[in-house]
Amino acid sequence: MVEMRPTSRLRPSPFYAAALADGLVSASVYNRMILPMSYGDPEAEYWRLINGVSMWDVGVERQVELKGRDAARLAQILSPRKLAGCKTGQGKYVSLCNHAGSLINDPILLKLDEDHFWLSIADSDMWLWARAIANERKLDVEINEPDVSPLAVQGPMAENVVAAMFGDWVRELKYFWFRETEIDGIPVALQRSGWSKQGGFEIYLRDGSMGTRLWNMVKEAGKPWDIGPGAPSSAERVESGLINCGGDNDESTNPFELRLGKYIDLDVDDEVIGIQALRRIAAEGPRRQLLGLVLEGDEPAPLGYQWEQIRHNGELAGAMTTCVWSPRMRANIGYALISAARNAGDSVEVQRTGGTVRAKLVELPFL
Ligand code: THG
Repeated sequence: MVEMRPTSRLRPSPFYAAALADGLVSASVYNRMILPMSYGDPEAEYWRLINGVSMWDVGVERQVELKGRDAARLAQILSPRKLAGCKTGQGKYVSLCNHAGSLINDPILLKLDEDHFWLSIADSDMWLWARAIANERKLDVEINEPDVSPLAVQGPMAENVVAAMFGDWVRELKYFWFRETEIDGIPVALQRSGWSKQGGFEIYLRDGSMGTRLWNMVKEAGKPWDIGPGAPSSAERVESGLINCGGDNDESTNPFELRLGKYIDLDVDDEVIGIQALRRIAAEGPRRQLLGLVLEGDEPAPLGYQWEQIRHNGELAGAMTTCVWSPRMRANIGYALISAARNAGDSVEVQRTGGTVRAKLVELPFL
């Protein structure tokens, strides 16, 4: 691929210089920012996440800040998950939908105060959306992007690293809860979260001029556990059944089809965007579902940037939205966004560029 150059429209995060210094070799684009992808040894980066601890520049998880008298009301209008019980210091995984009930983003919502929230977003432009909705509904709320950049520390040894930096209180932090604190004068919020199922934390840096310093502090603190730089792992996230919003869904995929139904509360207020459509979809039953796929073959054959068609008994049944080589399963595994009429256990064919490949539908998660 050609070299991609940072510009004001393709922003690097505050950790970018440190990532380059540590040998970053490939990157992608996410939320119109540079997402570091690999430091040259993807296999080692994967095993470090599974067995040890890895640190990731995930500044691309940009924050949409809602602040003001109607901030809580706007947060609820945007999220068809009941937020009434959400406490200050708590985070929640929410499914943002459009009026048709289709998923448009799946952020972590952080409640910093009764009238102050961050939506830590996946890859789509939620400032435009939030501002448009707030203005149409005449809400008293300010919507901005604060100077906040998450640095993920992930893997079974992550807690030790973060405890070495911040103290043993981090061990008591519950999933998605966070604390606003500082380290060596650097303002941060520390949350138990991250896009893996290996456990870990995210340090939300609140002063972009301190990126290299914070990166090097984590690197130093992690030395006893052999920390190394990495990135969100597509192999691990597929093994673990996590959704990549924008990758596993199209413009008409609803949360029920993506196994996110447990994050939808149908009894939220009628003013919540998409709730009427979601109630109807829930009553009718979703037409598609997300299942796992285990493909035949023992050579890595990851999916490119296009979904591949899935056939069952010769009939078009759905699409494979992702496919990765799983080092733990020693197989190519993927997701099938497929007709609700098919079941785990069914044999299907995937139309790959090299030809048809047989695969088996399985329940998620794989591991
Ligand atoms: N961290 C932060 N912001 C983010 C992400 C993150 N924004 C974009 C993207 N990642 C959001 N997507 C997800 C998807 C799944 C999870 C977290 C972020 C996740 N899910 C668990 C699961 O599905 O099992 C737990 C969900 C629950 O039970 O509440 O962790 O990574 N800051």
